[in-house]
Amino acid sequence: MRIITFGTFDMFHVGHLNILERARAMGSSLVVGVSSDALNLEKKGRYPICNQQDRMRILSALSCVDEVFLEESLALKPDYIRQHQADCLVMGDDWAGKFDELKRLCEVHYLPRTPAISTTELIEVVRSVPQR
Ligand code: C2G
Repeated sequence: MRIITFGTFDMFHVGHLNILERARAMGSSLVVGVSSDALNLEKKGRYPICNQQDRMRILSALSCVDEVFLEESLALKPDYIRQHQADCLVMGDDWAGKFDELKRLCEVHYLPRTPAISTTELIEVVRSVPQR
């Protein structure tokens, strides 16, 4: 079974690794759509800390990831699923219910997020460290 997932994976952390490893374990291959810098500006109002080339390089280097491509639009998910012949979409449960319409194309599963870690919290922690 071919698994597909999507995300920004900015300031890559253990919550990202956990969901990728769990997604990969559900099938025989894992393809990851990495949100482009422009898509992030559109959906979050800011650019990621790490640019799309670097984020894609980090994901490509992981043993649980078989293939990486750039996700340029949220609306193109059906096309990406078809292009990559994915049988199953896996996302964190912060997206629960949001992609249910794609069940006409493939299985859709939402996995529990890793608690107490996020890119936003990492940025806040780094910002709060006193300057020397
Ligand atoms: N994640 C997780 N646990 C965390 C943080 C993130 O399981 N503590 C998961 C998210 O649920 C998501 C994946 O890691 O499935 C990537 O998270 P983000 O980089 O925050 O992705 P996001 O910006 O939500 O982009 O098309 C959908 C978007 O591209 C998703």
